[in-house]
Amino acid sequence: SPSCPDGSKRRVCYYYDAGIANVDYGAHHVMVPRRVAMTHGLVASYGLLRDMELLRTRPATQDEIAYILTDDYLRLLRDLTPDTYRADSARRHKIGALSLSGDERNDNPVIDGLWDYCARYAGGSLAAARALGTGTSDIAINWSGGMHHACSGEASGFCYVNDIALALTELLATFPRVLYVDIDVHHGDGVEKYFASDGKVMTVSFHQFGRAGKGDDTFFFPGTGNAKDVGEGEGKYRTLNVPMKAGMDDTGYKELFVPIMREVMEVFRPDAVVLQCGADSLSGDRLGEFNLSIRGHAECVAYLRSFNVPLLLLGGGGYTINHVASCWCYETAVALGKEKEIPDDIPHHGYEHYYKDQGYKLHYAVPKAGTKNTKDHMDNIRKEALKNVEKLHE
Ligand code: ZL4
Ligand code: CA
Ligand code: ZN
Repeated sequence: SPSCPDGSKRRVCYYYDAGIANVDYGAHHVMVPRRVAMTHGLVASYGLLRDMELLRTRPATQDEIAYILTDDYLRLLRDLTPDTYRADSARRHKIGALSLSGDERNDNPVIDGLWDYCARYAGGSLAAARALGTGTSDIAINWSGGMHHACSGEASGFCYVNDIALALTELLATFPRVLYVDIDVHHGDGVEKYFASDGKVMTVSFHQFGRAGKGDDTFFFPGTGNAKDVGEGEGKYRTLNVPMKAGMDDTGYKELFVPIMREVMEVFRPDAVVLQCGADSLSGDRLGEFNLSIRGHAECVAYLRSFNVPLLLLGGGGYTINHVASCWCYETAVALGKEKEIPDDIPHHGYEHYYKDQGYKLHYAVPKAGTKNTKDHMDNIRKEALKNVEKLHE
Protein backbone atom coordinates (compact mmCIF):
# COMPACT_ATOMS: atom_id res chain seq x y z
CA SER A 1 0.00 0.00 0.00
CA PRO A 2 1.13 3.58 -0.63
CA SER A 3 3.70 4.77 1.89
CA CYS A 4 2.74 8.36 2.57
CA PRO A 5 -0.18 10.79 2.71
CA ASP A 6 -0.71 13.49 0.09
CA GLY A 7 1.92 16.19 -0.22
CA SER A 8 4.70 14.15 1.31
CA LYS A 9 7.22 11.85 -0.30
CA ARG A 10 6.55 8.92 -2.57
CA ARG A 11 8.84 6.07 -3.53
CA VAL A 12 9.50 6.80 -7.20
CA CYS A 13 11.19 4.59 -9.79
CA TYR A 14 12.29 5.84 -13.19
CA TYR A 15 13.15 4.10 -16.45
CA TYR A 16 15.62 5.51 -18.96
CA ASP A 17 17.29 3.83 -21.96
CA ALA A 18 19.77 5.86 -24.01
CA GLY A 19 19.23 3.43 -26.90
CA ILE A 20 15.68 4.72 -27.34
CA ALA A 21 16.78 8.34 -27.36
CA ASN A 22 19.01 7.65 -30.38
CA VAL A 23 16.19 6.30 -32.55
CA ASP A 24 15.57 8.38 -35.67
CA TYR A 25 12.14 8.59 -37.34
CA GLY A 26 13.76 10.46 -40.28
CA ALA A 27 15.47 13.82 -40.56
CA HIS A 28 12.29 15.86 -40.94
CA HIS A 29 9.85 13.77 -38.93
CA VAL A 30 8.11 15.64 -36.11
CA MET A 31 8.60 12.76 -33.60
CA VAL A 32 12.07 13.22 -32.08
CA PRO A 33 13.03 10.54 -29.49
CA ARG A 34 16.00 12.72 -28.49
CA ARG A 35 13.50 14.71 -26.37
CA VAL A 36 13.68 11.83 -23.87
CA ALA A 37 17.48 12.21 -23.64
CA MET A 38 16.95 15.95 -23.13
CA THR A 39 14.46 15.19 -20.36
CA HIS A 40 16.92 12.79 -18.75
CA GLY A 41 19.71 15.37 -19.00
CA LEU A 42 17.56 17.88 -17.11
CA VAL A 43 16.39 15.34 -14.52
CA ALA A 44 19.99 14.32 -13.86
CA SER A 45 21.40 17.86 -13.71
CA TYR A 46 18.67 18.98 -11.28
CA GLY A 47 19.86 16.15 -9.03
CA LEU A 48 16.54 14.30 -9.14
CA LEU A 49 18.11 10.88 -9.86
CA ARG A 50 19.40 10.79 -6.29
CA ASP A 51 15.81 10.54 -5.03
CA MET A 52 14.60 7.80 -7.39
CA GLU A 53 15.32 4.19 -8.03
CA LEU A 54 16.69 3.78 -11.57
CA LEU A 55 14.85 0.93 -13.32
CA ARG A 56 17.26 -1.13 -15.38
CA THR A 57 15.39 -3.72 -17.41
CA ARG A 58 15.63 -5.99 -20.42
CA PRO A 59 13.60 -5.20 -23.53
CA ALA A 60 10.13 -6.79 -23.59
CA THR A 61 10.31 -10.31 -25.01
CA GLN A 62 8.50 -11.46 -28.13
CA ASP A 63 6.14 -13.54 -25.96
CA GLU A 64 5.25 -10.53 -23.84
CA ILE A 65 4.60 -8.35 -26.88
CA ALA A 66 2.70 -11.20 -28.59
CA TYR A 67 -0.02 -10.82 -25.98
CA ILE A 68 -1.18 -7.52 -27.48
CA LEU A 69 -0.36 -8.01 -31.20
CA THR A 70 -1.82 -10.17 -33.96
CA ASP A 71 0.58 -12.84 -35.26
CA ASP A 72 0.81 -11.19 -38.68
CA TYR A 73 1.58 -7.76 -37.38
CA LEU A 74 4.12 -9.08 -34.86
CA ARG A 75 6.03 -10.95 -37.57
CA LEU A 76 5.95 -7.92 -39.84
CA LEU A 77 7.24 -5.59 -37.16
CA ARG A 78 9.93 -8.04 -36.01
CA ASP A 79 11.31 -8.85 -39.46
CA LEU A 80 10.96 -5.62 -41.39
CA THR A 81 14.01 -3.44 -42.03
CA PRO A 82 14.31 -0.50 -44.41
CA ASP A 83 16.25 -2.79 -46.80
CA THR A 84 13.87 -5.77 -46.80
CA TYR A 85 10.98 -3.37 -47.09
CA ARG A 86 12.47 -1.73 -50.18
CA ALA A 87 13.32 -5.13 -51.70
CA ASP A 88 10.01 -6.85 -51.07
CA SER A 89 7.49 -4.81 -53.00
CA ALA A 90 5.02 -7.73 -53.02
CA ARG A 91 4.61 -7.42 -49.26
CA ARG A 92 4.08 -3.74 -49.33
CA HIS A 93 0.30 -3.82 -49.69
CA LYS A 94 0.06 -5.94 -46.55
CA ILE A 95 1.93 -3.40 -44.53
CA GLY A 96 -1.03 -1.17 -43.86
CA ALA A 97 -0.13 1.88 -41.87
CA LEU A 98 3.60 1.15 -41.96
CA SER A 99 5.41 3.02 -44.66
CA LEU A 100 8.77 3.23 -46.38
CA SER A 101 11.73 4.47 -44.40
CA GLY A 102 12.73 7.95 -45.44
CA ASP A 103 9.30 8.59 -46.91
CA GLU A 104 8.58 11.56 -44.76
CA ARG A 105 5.03 11.97 -45.98
CA ASN A 106 4.13 9.15 -43.65
CA ASP A 107 3.46 9.00 -39.93
CA ASN A 108 4.94 5.50 -39.32
CA PRO A 109 8.18 4.98 -41.23
CA VAL A 110 9.99 1.62 -41.31
CA ILE A 111 13.16 2.65 -39.51
CA ASP A 112 16.41 0.95 -38.49
CA GLY A 113 16.11 -0.97 -35.22
CA LEU A 114 12.32 -0.69 -35.19
CA TRP A 115 11.63 -3.92 -33.26
CA ASP A 116 14.38 -3.17 -30.75
CA TYR A 117 12.98 0.32 -30.20
CA CYS A 118 9.49 -1.06 -29.55
CA ALA A 119 10.76 -3.85 -27.28
CA ARG A 120 12.72 -1.32 -25.23
CA TYR A 121 9.99 1.26 -24.64
CA ALA A 122 7.45 -1.52 -24.02
CA GLY A 123 9.92 -3.22 -21.63
CA GLY A 124 10.19 0.04 -19.72
CA SER A 125 6.43 0.34 -19.26
CA LEU A 126 6.18 -3.33 -18.24
CA ALA A 127 8.95 -2.99 -15.66
CA ALA A 128 7.31 0.18 -14.35
CA ALA A 129 3.97 -1.65 -14.01
CA ARG A 130 5.71 -4.52 -12.18
CA ALA A 131 7.35 -2.11 -9.73
CA LEU A 132 3.85 -0.91 -8.79
CA GLY A 133 2.43 -4.44 -8.70
CA THR A 134 5.07 -5.72 -6.28
CA GLY A 135 4.59 -2.65 -4.11
CA THR A 136 8.23 -1.59 -4.32
CA SER A 137 7.26 1.84 -5.71
CA ASP A 138 4.35 4.26 -5.31
CA ILE A 139 5.03 6.04 -8.61
CA ALA A 140 6.79 4.60 -11.68
CA ILE A 141 7.90 6.69 -14.67
CA ASN A 142 8.68 5.83 -18.32
CA TRP A 143 8.87 8.99 -20.45
CA SER A 144 9.67 6.91 -23.58
CA GLY A 145 6.32 5.10 -23.33
CA GLY A 146 2.75 6.27 -23.85
CA MET A 147 2.28 5.19 -27.47
CA HIS A 148 -1.50 5.33 -27.28
CA HIS A 149 -2.50 5.00 -30.98
CA ALA A 150 -0.93 1.58 -31.72
CA CYS A 151 -3.45 -1.23 -32.31
CA SER A 152 -3.17 -5.03 -32.23
CA GLY A 153 -2.89 -5.24 -36.01
CA GLU A 154 -1.34 -1.97 -37.14
CA ALA A 155 0.82 1.03 -36.37
CA SER A 156 -0.81 4.45 -36.18
CA GLY A 157 0.19 8.02 -35.36
CA PHE A 158 3.94 7.42 -34.70
CA CYS A 159 3.05 4.43 -32.44
CA TYR A 160 3.98 0.83 -33.36
CA VAL A 161 3.41 -1.18 -30.15
CA ASN A 162 0.90 -0.14 -27.50
CA ASP A 163 3.04 -0.24 -24.35
CA ILE A 164 0.09 1.19 -22.40
CA ALA A 165 -2.12 -1.82 -23.14
CA LEU A 166 0.78 -4.03 -22.05
CA ALA A 167 1.26 -2.12 -18.79
CA LEU A 168 -2.48 -2.07 -18.03
CA THR A 169 -2.66 -5.84 -18.59
CA GLU A 170 0.31 -6.34 -16.26
CA LEU A 171 -1.32 -4.15 -13.58
CA LEU A 172 -4.52 -6.22 -13.76
CA ALA A 173 -2.53 -9.20 -12.44
CA THR A 174 -2.33 -7.36 -9.10
CA PHE A 175 -5.01 -4.68 -9.07
CA PRO A 176 -8.73 -5.47 -9.60
CA ARG A 177 -9.56 -2.06 -11.19
CA VAL A 178 -7.17 0.18 -13.14
CA LEU A 179 -7.85 3.70 -14.41
CA TYR A 180 -6.21 5.08 -17.56
CA VAL A 181 -6.08 8.87 -18.03
CA ASP A 182 -4.74 10.52 -21.20
CA ILE A 183 -3.82 14.23 -21.34
CA ASP A 184 -2.05 14.03 -24.72
CA VAL A 185 -3.72 16.53 -27.08
CA HIS A 186 -4.76 13.59 -29.29
CA HIS A 187 -7.48 11.07 -28.50
CA GLY A 188 -6.13 7.85 -26.89
CA ASP A 189 -7.94 5.71 -29.46
CA GLY A 190 -5.70 2.62 -29.36
CA VAL A 191 -5.94 2.14 -25.59
CA GLU A 192 -9.68 2.83 -25.71
CA LYS A 193 -10.15 0.14 -28.35
CA TYR A 194 -8.16 -2.49 -26.41
CA PHE A 195 -10.34 -2.07 -23.29
CA ALA A 196 -13.70 -0.80 -24.64
CA SER A 197 -15.59 -3.87 -23.41
CA ASP A 198 -13.43 -4.55 -20.32
CA GLY A 199 -15.06 -3.72 -16.99
CA LYS A 200 -11.77 -3.74 -15.05
CA VAL A 201 -10.13 -0.89 -16.99
CA MET A 202 -11.65 2.56 -17.33
CA THR A 203 -10.15 4.85 -19.99
CA VAL A 204 -10.49 8.64 -19.91
CA SER A 205 -9.10 10.86 -22.69
CA PHE A 206 -8.99 14.64 -22.77
CA HIS A 207 -8.21 15.82 -26.30
CA GLN A 208 -8.55 18.38 -29.06
CA PHE A 209 -11.45 17.84 -31.42
CA GLY A 210 -11.39 19.90 -34.64
CA ARG A 211 -8.81 22.46 -35.80
CA ALA A 212 -8.28 26.11 -34.88
CA GLY A 213 -9.79 28.72 -37.14
CA LYS A 214 -11.75 26.11 -39.05
CA GLY A 215 -15.25 24.68 -38.83
CA ASP A 216 -16.13 22.35 -35.96
CA ASP A 217 -16.01 19.27 -38.14
CA THR A 218 -12.50 19.80 -39.58
CA PHE A 219 -10.19 16.87 -39.04
CA PHE A 220 -7.79 16.77 -36.11
CA PHE A 221 -6.07 13.40 -35.76
CA PRO A 222 -7.37 10.73 -35.16
CA GLY A 223 -10.87 12.21 -35.48
CA THR A 224 -12.41 9.90 -32.84
CA GLY A 225 -13.15 10.48 -29.14
CA ASN A 226 -16.68 11.82 -29.27
CA ALA A 227 -18.32 12.34 -25.86
CA LYS A 228 -21.01 9.90 -26.99
CA ASP A 229 -18.52 7.01 -27.18
CA VAL A 230 -18.83 5.37 -23.75
CA GLY A 231 -17.69 1.77 -24.25
CA GLU A 232 -19.78 -1.39 -24.56
CA GLY A 233 -20.80 -4.58 -22.74
CA GLU A 234 -19.00 -4.96 -19.38
CA GLY A 235 -17.07 -1.80 -20.27
CA LYS A 236 -20.11 0.39 -20.81
CA TYR A 237 -19.56 3.83 -19.21
CA ARG A 238 -15.99 2.79 -18.52
CA THR A 239 -14.86 4.74 -21.57
CA LEU A 240 -14.94 8.51 -21.09
CA ASN A 241 -14.12 11.13 -23.71
CA VAL A 242 -13.69 14.85 -23.11
CA PRO A 243 -13.36 16.56 -26.51
CA MET A 244 -12.21 20.19 -26.37
CA LYS A 245 -11.67 22.90 -28.93
CA ALA A 246 -8.43 24.62 -29.90
CA GLY A 247 -6.98 27.24 -27.55
CA MET A 248 -7.75 25.43 -24.27
CA ASP A 249 -5.88 27.20 -21.44
CA ASP A 250 -4.86 26.29 -17.86
CA THR A 251 -8.01 27.67 -16.26
CA GLY A 252 -10.39 25.99 -18.67
CA TYR A 253 -8.56 22.67 -18.58
CA LYS A 254 -8.59 22.57 -14.78
CA GLU A 255 -12.29 23.45 -14.71
CA LEU A 256 -12.91 20.24 -16.62
CA PHE A 257 -10.15 17.94 -15.38
CA VAL A 258 -10.67 18.37 -11.62
CA PRO A 259 -14.45 17.89 -11.30
CA ILE A 260 -14.48 15.08 -13.86
CA MET A 261 -11.54 13.19 -12.37
CA ARG A 262 -12.81 13.72 -8.80
CA GLU A 263 -16.05 12.00 -9.84
CA VAL A 264 -14.26 9.21 -11.74
CA MET A 265 -12.02 8.48 -8.75
CA GLU A 266 -15.01 8.39 -6.44
CA VAL A 267 -17.25 6.25 -8.63
CA PHE A 268 -14.77 3.84 -10.31
CA ARG A 269 -12.47 3.63 -7.22
CA PRO A 270 -9.35 2.41 -9.10
CA ASP A 271 -6.62 0.41 -7.35
CA ALA A 272 -3.98 1.85 -9.69
CA VAL A 273 -3.82 4.77 -12.15
CA VAL A 274 -1.91 5.11 -15.43
CA LEU A 275 -1.45 8.69 -16.69
CA GLN A 276 -0.30 9.30 -20.26
CA CYS A 277 1.38 12.72 -20.06
CA GLY A 278 1.60 13.63 -23.76
CA ALA A 279 3.19 17.10 -23.80
CA ASP A 280 1.64 18.18 -27.11
CA SER A 281 -1.19 19.76 -25.10
CA LEU A 282 1.32 22.49 -24.11
CA SER A 283 1.22 25.98 -25.59
CA GLY A 284 3.38 26.36 -28.69
CA ASP A 285 3.36 22.69 -29.70
CA ARG A 286 4.06 22.01 -33.40
CA LEU A 287 0.98 19.78 -33.74
CA GLY A 288 -1.40 20.53 -30.88
CA GLU A 289 -3.37 23.77 -30.62
CA PHE A 290 -3.93 23.95 -26.85
CA ASN A 291 -2.45 26.70 -24.71
CA LEU A 292 -1.42 24.99 -21.45
CA SER A 293 1.59 26.07 -19.42
CA ILE A 294 3.94 23.49 -17.92
CA ARG A 295 2.44 24.21 -14.48
CA GLY A 296 -1.09 23.77 -15.85
CA HIS A 297 -0.14 20.44 -17.47
CA ALA A 298 1.65 19.29 -14.30
CA GLU A 299 -1.38 20.10 -12.15
CA CYS A 300 -3.03 17.06 -13.71
CA VAL A 301 -0.15 14.93 -12.44
CA ALA A 302 -0.28 16.55 -9.00
CA TYR A 303 -4.05 16.11 -8.79
CA LEU A 304 -4.00 12.39 -9.58
CA ARG A 305 -0.97 11.90 -7.29
CA SER A 306 -2.97 13.43 -4.43
CA PHE A 307 -5.26 10.38 -4.32
CA ASN A 308 -2.27 8.32 -3.17
CA VAL A 309 -3.05 5.35 -5.41
CA PRO A 310 -0.17 3.56 -7.24
CA LEU A 311 0.58 5.76 -10.24
CA LEU A 312 2.29 5.02 -13.56
CA LEU A 313 3.47 8.10 -15.50
CA LEU A 314 4.10 7.69 -19.23
CA GLY A 315 5.18 10.05 -22.02
CA GLY A 316 3.44 10.31 -25.38
CA GLY A 317 3.27 13.18 -27.86
CA GLY A 318 5.19 16.46 -27.65
CA TYR A 319 6.70 18.16 -30.70
CA THR A 320 8.36 21.35 -29.46
CA ILE A 321 11.12 19.38 -27.81
CA ASN A 322 12.53 21.94 -25.36
CA HIS A 323 9.02 22.37 -23.94
CA VAL A 324 8.60 18.59 -23.71
CA ALA A 325 11.84 18.10 -21.78
CA SER A 326 11.02 20.98 -19.39
CA CYS A 327 7.57 19.56 -18.81
CA TRP A 328 8.56 15.95 -18.12
CA CYS A 329 11.46 17.04 -15.91
CA TYR A 330 9.10 19.27 -13.90
CA GLU A 331 6.59 16.41 -13.67
CA THR A 332 9.35 14.10 -12.41
CA ALA A 333 9.86 16.68 -9.65
CA VAL A 334 6.09 16.73 -9.00
CA ALA A 335 6.16 12.93 -8.61
CA LEU A 336 8.85 13.40 -5.97
CA GLY A 337 7.02 16.28 -4.29
CA LYS A 338 10.01 18.50 -5.11
CA GLU A 339 8.60 20.86 -7.74
CA LYS A 340 9.02 23.89 -5.46
CA GLU A 341 12.67 23.02 -4.94
CA ILE A 342 13.94 23.05 -8.53
CA PRO A 343 15.22 26.46 -9.66
CA ASP A 344 13.91 27.99 -12.90
CA ASP A 345 17.44 28.47 -14.29
CA ILE A 346 18.36 25.58 -16.59
CA PRO A 347 21.48 23.86 -15.22
CA HIS A 348 24.35 23.02 -17.57
CA HIS A 349 23.66 19.57 -18.97
CA GLY A 350 24.69 19.60 -22.63
CA TYR A 351 21.33 20.57 -24.15
CA GLU A 352 21.05 24.08 -22.69
CA HIS A 353 21.32 25.70 -26.17
CA TYR A 354 17.75 24.45 -26.88
CA TYR A 355 16.52 26.89 -24.19
CA LYS A 356 18.09 30.10 -25.55
CA ASP A 357 14.75 31.50 -26.79
CA GLN A 358 13.21 31.09 -23.33
CA GLY A 359 16.14 32.78 -21.57
CA TYR A 360 17.59 29.46 -20.35
CA LYS A 361 14.60 29.01 -18.01
CA LEU A 362 12.66 25.81 -17.31
CA HIS A 363 9.28 27.55 -17.62
CA TYR A 364 8.37 29.60 -20.70
CA ALA A 365 5.84 32.36 -21.24
CA VAL A 366 2.42 31.33 -22.53
CA PRO A 367 0.79 33.93 -24.79
CA LYS A 368 -2.67 35.28 -23.98
CA ALA A 369 -4.31 33.61 -26.95
CA GLY A 370 -7.99 33.29 -27.75
CA THR A 371 -9.81 30.05 -27.06
CA LYS A 372 -12.60 28.43 -29.03
CA ASN A 373 -13.88 26.97 -25.75
CA THR A 374 -16.67 29.36 -24.76
CA LYS A 375 -18.21 29.17 -21.30
CA ASP A 376 -21.28 27.57 -22.85
CA HIS A 377 -19.20 24.92 -24.57
CA MET A 378 -17.25 24.21 -21.38
CA ASP A 379 -20.45 23.80 -19.36
CA ASN A 380 -21.80 21.42 -21.98
CA ILE A 381 -18.80 19.10 -22.15
CA ARG A 382 -18.46 19.04 -18.34
CA LYS A 383 -22.15 18.23 -17.95
CA GLU A 384 -22.03 15.51 -20.58
CA ALA A 385 -18.92 13.88 -19.07
CA LEU A 386 -20.34 13.98 -15.52
CA LYS A 387 -23.62 12.55 -16.78
CA ASN A 388 -21.69 9.61 -18.29
CA VAL A 389 -19.75 9.00 -15.06
CA GLU A 390 -23.01 9.03 -13.07
CA LYS A 391 -24.28 6.16 -15.22
CA LEU A 392 -21.59 4.00 -13.60
CA HIS A 393 -23.43 4.36 -10.29
CA GLU A 394 -26.54 2.69 -11.66
C1 ZL4 B 1 4.72 14.82 -40.20
O1 ZL4 B 1 6.50 17.82 -41.19
O2 ZL4 B 1 -3.11 13.45 -39.51
C2 ZL4 B 1 5.64 13.86 -40.67
C3 ZL4 B 1 3.54 14.43 -39.59
C4 ZL4 B 1 6.77 14.30 -41.35
C5 ZL4 B 1 8.15 15.93 -42.40
C6 ZL4 B 1 7.85 16.41 -43.79
C7 ZL4 B 1 6.69 15.79 -44.54
C8 ZL4 B 1 5.46 16.65 -44.55
C9 ZL4 B 1 2.93 16.74 -39.33
C10 ZL4 B 1 2.64 15.40 -39.16
C11 ZL4 B 1 4.18 15.95 -44.83
C12 ZL4 B 1 3.66 15.14 -43.66
C13 ZL4 B 1 2.22 14.76 -43.79
N1 ZL4 B 1 7.01 15.60 -41.55
C14 ZL4 B 1 1.82 13.62 -42.87
C15 ZL4 B 1 -3.49 11.84 -41.99
C16 ZL4 B 1 -2.15 12.26 -42.22
C17 ZL4 B 1 -1.27 11.50 -43.20
C18 ZL4 B 1 0.19 11.84 -42.96
O3 ZL4 B 1 1.11 12.52 -30.09
N2 ZL4 B 1 0.42 13.28 -43.06
C19 ZL4 B 1 -2.50 11.68 -40.99
C20 ZL4 B 1 -0.63 11.83 -36.58
C21 ZL4 B 1 -1.19 12.78 -37.60
C22 ZL4 B 1 -2.40 12.48 -39.73
C23 ZL4 B 1 -0.50 12.46 -35.24
C24 ZL4 B 1 0.13 11.99 -32.84
C25 ZL4 B 1 0.81 10.99 -31.93
C26 ZL4 B 1 0.60 11.26 -30.45
C27 ZL4 B 1 1.25 10.17 -29.57
C28 ZL4 B 1 0.09 11.46 -34.27
N3 ZL4 B 1 -1.48 12.07 -38.82
C29 ZL4 B 1 -1.87 13.73 -42.34
C30 ZL4 B 1 -0.39 13.98 -42.06
C31 ZL4 B 1 6.21 16.55 -41.05
C32 ZL4 B 1 5.01 16.17 -40.37
C33 ZL4 B 1 4.10 17.13 -39.93
C34 ZL4 B 1 1.41 15.01 -38.56
N4 ZL4 B 1 0.86 13.80 -38.55
C35 ZL4 B 1 0.55 15.84 -37.87
N5 ZL4 B 1 -0.51 15.12 -37.45
C36 ZL4 B 1 -0.28 13.87 -37.87
O4 ZL4 B 1 -0.76 11.28 -30.09
C37 ZL4 B 1 2.70 9.97 -29.77
CA1 CA C 1 -5.77 12.59 -24.90
ZN1 ZN D 1 -0.43 13.53 -29.33
